[in-house]
Amino acid sequence: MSEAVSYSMTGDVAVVMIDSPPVNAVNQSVRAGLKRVFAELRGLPGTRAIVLGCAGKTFVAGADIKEFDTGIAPPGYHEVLRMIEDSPVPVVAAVHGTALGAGTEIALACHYRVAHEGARFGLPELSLGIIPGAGGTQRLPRIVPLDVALDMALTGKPLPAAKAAEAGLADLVVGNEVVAAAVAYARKLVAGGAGPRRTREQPVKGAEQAAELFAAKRAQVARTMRNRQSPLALITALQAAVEKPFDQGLQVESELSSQLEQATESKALRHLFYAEREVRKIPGLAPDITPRPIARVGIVGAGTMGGGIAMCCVNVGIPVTLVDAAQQNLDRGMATIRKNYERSVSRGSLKPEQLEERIRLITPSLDFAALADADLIIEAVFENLALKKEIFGKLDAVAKPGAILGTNTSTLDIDEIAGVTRRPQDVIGLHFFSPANVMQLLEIVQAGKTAPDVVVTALELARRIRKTGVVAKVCYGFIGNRMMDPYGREAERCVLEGATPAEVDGALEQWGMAMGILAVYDMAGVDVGYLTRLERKHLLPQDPSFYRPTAVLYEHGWLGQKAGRGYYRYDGAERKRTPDPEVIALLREEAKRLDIPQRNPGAQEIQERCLYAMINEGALLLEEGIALRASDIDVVYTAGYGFPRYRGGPMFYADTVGLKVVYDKIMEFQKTLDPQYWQPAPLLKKLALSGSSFGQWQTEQSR
Ligand code: T1G
Repeated sequence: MSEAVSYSMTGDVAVVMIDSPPVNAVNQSVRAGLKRVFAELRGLPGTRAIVLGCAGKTFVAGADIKEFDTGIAPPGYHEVLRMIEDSPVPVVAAVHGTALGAGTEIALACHYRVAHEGARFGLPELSLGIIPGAGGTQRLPRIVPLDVALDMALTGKPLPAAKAAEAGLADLVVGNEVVAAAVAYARKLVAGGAGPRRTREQPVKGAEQAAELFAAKRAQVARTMRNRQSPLALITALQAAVEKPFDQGLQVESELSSQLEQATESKALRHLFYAEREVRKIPGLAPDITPRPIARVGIVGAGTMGGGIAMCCVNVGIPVTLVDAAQQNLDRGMATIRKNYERSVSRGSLKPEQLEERIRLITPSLDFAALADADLIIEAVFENLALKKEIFGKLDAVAKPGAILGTNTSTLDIDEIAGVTRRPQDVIGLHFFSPANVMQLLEIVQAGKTAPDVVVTALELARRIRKTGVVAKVCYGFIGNRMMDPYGREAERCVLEGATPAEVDGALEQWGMAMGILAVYDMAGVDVGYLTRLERKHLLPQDPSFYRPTAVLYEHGWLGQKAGRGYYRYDGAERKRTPDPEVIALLREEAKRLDIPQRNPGAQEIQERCLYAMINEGALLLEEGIALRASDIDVVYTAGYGFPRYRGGPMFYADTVGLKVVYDKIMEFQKTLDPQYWQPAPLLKKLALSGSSFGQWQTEQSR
């Protein structure tokens, strides 16, 4: 086994290389290797400078995240980075790819930094619920201005090489081989008599604006990162860099860092880091199955979803044929796509020529025959089974052999849709979320006869269009919408029992949901949910109060934002929601008519009823094999339903609360509420009574 760290001499310059695939994450052997090599070089006569680089696709992309669970074995980061910083000869970092977290911190411990033009420097620790723990909060503001340091660490957004040079983080940006360039740069330094430039000895830059900067950031974090500890801890650590000597600041960073590593917030976010990589691995699918080539995509339906899906494809250069039955629908669809891109141009996130290029990649057509050369065709029409079956019949006739037929249905039975074709093996569900060009999640629904390479192709497509693809099997609503059903049911029932829409949504948002479910209904259109339920009313529970508030709004034509009112009133261009006393009174009337006892559920009860109902349904999905893993459910909800990432997703959250607590509460609701809705899933009951968790269950399943 090759050393994780080695060095060779290029004349009087030592070139130290880290080689720890796949992303040179720093673990014990990398730290031990750096310590060994820098100790050796310290005594090696004739060494006039050192270059530190990495093999493979990237410079160090961070600390090995696994070590947060196993513990960080010696030598520690501070010891190793201090050795680099204390080198008696100049140390030049040669950075390529993504220097992230400990990668940026190691580069900061070096005296100079040479970056490849494609390199990026980032501190994404907050996305893991921690703060830079290898001196980054103390060294960064000594190299770049304090406001830049705050932005880098609070947003986690990597800084491209050119911007890093502007900020002073990179001393040189090159277009060619970065290690060789760094050796040349080191030689120039030596020739110029330049010695080590220890970062910790530099003054903090822009410290004079520190007070107002920190105050502004604390206010911003309080608004945008509620319920989280790590952002505030980060500001405290950077404040220590301004107010304390280096080593004392480092102490503050270490104490905060180790506290955060043990906190639920970080455990939740680390869980999601791995869960989002695990979703790509489908048990039972041979690893050598190759995806079918997708060079051209066809889309049927130029409405909101069809247009958004078209944008996803042309954004990554895949040409699209967009088909609709009516010219005005096509014109409206193309106009909406252009308007969306114009908004991006006005925000500076897209160049005008890129807009035109993407529009050029879309060929609108009224003719299904135009889909004959598509490798994948995605149907995105109105949520109606008969209409979708009719379209799949037509697609079966025009699509070329081997073309994949995808449906964007969000609830309907894909086996039934596939059944109208002679090629059910090529049919798959591709459930995008609105707006499709923005939402990260893609639910990939494997129907009964879907071929394995079609599933693999869908996962590969998700990666290409930069979506998080999660595989689900066929059932009503798949993973996401299936679990949304009991969640929304309880929210509406709480309204009938006396809580106002604002109280229900307030409780869910205070808990961390991006948006309360009733406001979501208003945004998506109250009619969408109502008509979807109408389509399957023969399957709904015998309960006159079931989703009754939405029905009342639908009957009054109060369909939400698009109608100016729904659960709330929406005035003005920015559609700000305000409580609507008329709606509250109307729903009170309805509750009286249905003779519903007014229990005025409080915030905690609203949260528990909505979330535990969702979790219980998640457990049923796992037993039925609709979802492959509990962590897949967590990815679906954090990537597609505004579930707070710092809570890890519904199933991880249940484990943090404790399944026995969830189970006992469900049993209590069974006595105090409508028992038909509070039957614990057998898996939940089993795990709760055996003191286990969804996480443990998943580990056992994967053995
Ligand atoms: N630790 C352990 N494994 C890692 C890892 C890491 N930091 N980064 C990636 N991997 C694994 C990943 O699980 C996958 O494994 C494989 O590498 C390829 O990754 C002290 C405390 C670098 C942009 O947060 O953002 O430094 O699934 O599929 O799409 O202050 O990985 O194949 O078995 O994602 O090309 C800060 C995390 C850590 C960066 C590459 N660093 N990584 O993306 O490949 S905290 C991060 C990424 C820290 C210090 C603190 C991405 C990437 P497998 P991949 P990719």
